[in-house]
Amino acid sequence: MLATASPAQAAAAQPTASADAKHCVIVAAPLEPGQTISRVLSHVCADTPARAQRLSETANPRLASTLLLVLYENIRYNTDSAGASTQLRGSAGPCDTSGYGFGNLGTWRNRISSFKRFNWCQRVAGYDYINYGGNNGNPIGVWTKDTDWVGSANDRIESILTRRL
Ligand SMILES: [Ca+2]
Repeated sequence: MLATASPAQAAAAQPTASADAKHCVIVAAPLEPGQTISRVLSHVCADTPARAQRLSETANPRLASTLLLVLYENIRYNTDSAGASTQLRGSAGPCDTSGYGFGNLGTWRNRISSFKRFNWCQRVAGYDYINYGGNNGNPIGVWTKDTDWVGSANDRIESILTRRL
């Protein structure tokens, strides 16, 4: 569901958004040792998942990326009711034990109801605020499988860390 805008949000991940651009592709750099926030290299949106992926590829023809997570606006991966979705992709291959950190989900803050994991992104930690804030720095949910309903974290996640176990 829609988030309220926060003036404090970082400018790192500005999408090329329009009203019907419900599906996005975000490509991020991997976490280096000691780093917690992956650099966002690309963030595009379109009206279908396939168009968003094509737009991402044509906008960044030399940027390889690996699918990490797909976020869904509704429960059960949007299968019960249509909704927005976003691919989180990584520029350096599958998740390793350092993984990738999405410190600010931008238009996807306070919106996620379910997600699927790919390419060794076995562990997913969701945080209430951007930059892994809120709840005394602890995630409001940690999941180790595809999750068709994030429960009490519904519409609350604003940043995500994901890695191989
Ligand atoms: Ca939140």
